[in-house]
Amino acid sequence: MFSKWRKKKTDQLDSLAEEIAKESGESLLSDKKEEPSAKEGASWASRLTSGLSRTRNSWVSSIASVFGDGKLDEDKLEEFEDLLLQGDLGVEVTMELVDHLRQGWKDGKYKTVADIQESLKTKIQEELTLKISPLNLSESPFAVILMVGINGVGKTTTTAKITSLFQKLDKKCMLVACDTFRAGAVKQLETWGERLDVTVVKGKENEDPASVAFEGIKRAKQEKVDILIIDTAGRLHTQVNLMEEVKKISRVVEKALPGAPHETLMVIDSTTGQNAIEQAKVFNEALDLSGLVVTKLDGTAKGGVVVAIHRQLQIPIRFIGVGEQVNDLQNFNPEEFTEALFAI
Ligand SMILES: Nc1nc2c(ncn2[C@@H]2O[C@H](COP(=O)(O)OP(=O)(O)OP(=O)(O)O)[C@@H](O)[C@H]2O)c(=O)[nH]1
Ligand SMILES: [Mg+2]
Repeated sequence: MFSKWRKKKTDQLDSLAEEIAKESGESLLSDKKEEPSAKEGASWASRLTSGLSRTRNSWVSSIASVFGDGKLDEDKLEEFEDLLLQGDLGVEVTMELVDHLRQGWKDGKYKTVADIQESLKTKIQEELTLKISPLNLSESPFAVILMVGINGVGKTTTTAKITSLFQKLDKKCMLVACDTFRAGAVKQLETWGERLDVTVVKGKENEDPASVAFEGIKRAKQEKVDILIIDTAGRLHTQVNLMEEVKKISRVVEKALPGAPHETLMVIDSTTGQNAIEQAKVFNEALDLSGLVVTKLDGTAKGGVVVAIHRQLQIPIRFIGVGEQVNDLQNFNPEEFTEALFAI
């Protein structure tokens, strides 16, 4: 299966997006006993649109009330600037968007409020498209993804959701439970493993997480998996020992399989707002992150933080999450994101 995948030239994020999109809306768990609810059966586009509703209501919908008849003036621009800042887009991007509107206004580009909305949508989409890059998963004999992040951001849930996405592409996955300090953490991943029908490699209580990761690589070689996903314990970027611990996991993985981990993904909780950016900077210094996953966009009015994250960290956003269900995560697509954001 993986060899077929490797043969394809299209192991890029774009094609992954396309393939996953074809599958979206399909029930994930083949052995699921309950009937899917309306939300479970919903397409990704509608999940994303409804997930971003709080962000949309916080500032996107206000574009119409602020600019009313499509006419701009400095007072209105200032009002809009405040909304963008409250929406967590960050100072830099906010200033640029306001300047962009001011320029468009001087150039006589706006006749109606719809022109203003369209102009902002295009500008944000362009901004978000700058750092798109392919997922690096084409390595032989299998790909290793290391999941990291602070406590409770959604690492374990995201591990399961990503597994489900890859299963839809017929990839054989295996999971590793590296949080050996909390029995509940292992159990949580095991429960997902059962639901998704994938092997979960675990260690003994309090075992060095790096040795569990090593065992995971060994098992993945034996069982010829396509993708091994390593879930780790949550840790604050300021906890020096725990940061050393996750660096060790990464080093041991590299030793066990040169070139791995092929992706080190930091999961970021969007409700954390601008603090997430500082946290990610420290994780990036420690681990050289290859990508970010932004979760819980359904739980915040500050989904604009995606734009700030994109601008301030030189790290591609790989996936976004908009809910607790397994289908509530997809690869990040700037066009889809802005369409959903501006679905007013
Ligand atoms: N609303 C919402 N909830 C989410 C999302 N992603 C994860 N969650 C919830 O966030 C909570 C924490 O998720 P976990 O996956 O356990 O987080 P974690 O990072 O593994 O936590 P630790 O291992 O304790 O550090 C769970 O209740 C998840 O269901 C999301 O996109 N939206
Ligand atoms: Mg966890």
